[in-house]
Amino acid sequence: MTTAELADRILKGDRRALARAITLVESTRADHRAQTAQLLDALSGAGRQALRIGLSGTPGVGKSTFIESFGMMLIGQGLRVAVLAVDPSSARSGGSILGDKTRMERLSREPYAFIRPSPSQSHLGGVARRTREAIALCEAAEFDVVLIETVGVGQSETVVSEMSDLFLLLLAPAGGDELQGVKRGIMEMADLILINKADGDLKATATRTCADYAGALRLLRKRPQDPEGFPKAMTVSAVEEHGLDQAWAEMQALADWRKKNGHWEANRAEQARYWFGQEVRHALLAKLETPQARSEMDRLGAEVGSGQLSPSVAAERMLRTLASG
Ligand SMILES: Nc1nc2c(ncn2[C@@H]2O[C@H](COP(=O)(O)OP(=O)(O)O)[C@@H](O)[C@H]2O)c(=O)[nH]1
Ligand SMILES: [Mg+2]
Repeated sequence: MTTAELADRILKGDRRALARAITLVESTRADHRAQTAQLLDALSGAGRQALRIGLSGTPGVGKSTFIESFGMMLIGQGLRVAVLAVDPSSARSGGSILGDKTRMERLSREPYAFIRPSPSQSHLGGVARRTREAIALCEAAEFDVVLIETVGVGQSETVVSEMSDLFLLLLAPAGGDELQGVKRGIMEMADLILINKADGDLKATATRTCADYAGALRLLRKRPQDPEGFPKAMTVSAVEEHGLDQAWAEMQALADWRKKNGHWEANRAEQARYWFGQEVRHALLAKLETPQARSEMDRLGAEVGSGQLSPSVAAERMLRTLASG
């Protein structure tokens, strides 16, 4: 299939073409990278935008269950839903956070859903680029909502929040001191904190936990991209499918407000600039990984070690070598 044909089929919403394109995006082969660039270029003209929702939470909190219930609800409203994952840990564990597809049995059978497990991965930079490109492909394939799931490993929350329009933090009901377990930086990223498992015996605890987080959110610095009342904490039950419609209503209200007030576009522009900077950084770091660069680093390192060169002079020489290489 030519790139033009692939682009054409993606624009028609063909999920198999989409899956194929994501495989292309995941490849590091130079010819595949070139094809990817061509493909993304061909698709960008369509100018389609989905609502990108980042979702984070520790293992066991109910992300998969939530995505399935929430995704089914959106599909019930006639929306098309794509699910992607950012999982920098999967290289180590050999697994994938969306590997447990059994919990998304219903969603994976839906013709208007698309679920893509994260590839077992190396470094976060590569994961980030591929996920961004996969999001662009899903948008071109006319998905209305793209859910991006991540477990809180390393910087993965930052990565996901920097490619999302809305960022959700899923938490479990817990005793009071649990609140401190959530890092402040992650709280500051959240647009909506959802206390899941607000059902059965856990319901009362969930309500208390929610009040605790609502209080904690009020103490955070007010962000310009938020209307009154946001970020917000709510209770949901992914299993009993409670509170999902309210959560969706809040997400839409927030997204609408941000669109109306210029924050939506400004945020996407800011994210694009951020990723540009990240790409340049990664490319520069990759230059250090060539055999020539390594041996030059070793050579200069030895001279620094023996006191022949100062660290800053050696660094300058190294940078000149890289720039000319
Ligand atoms: N009671 C209750 N259990 C839930 C709920 N959502 C998920 N669970 C359970 O929590 C466990 C972990 O769920 P899972 O979706 O795999 O969590 P993930 O690791 O964050 O993807 C499973 O046994 C689920 O059945 C919920 O709303 N209520
Ligand atoms: Mg899961």
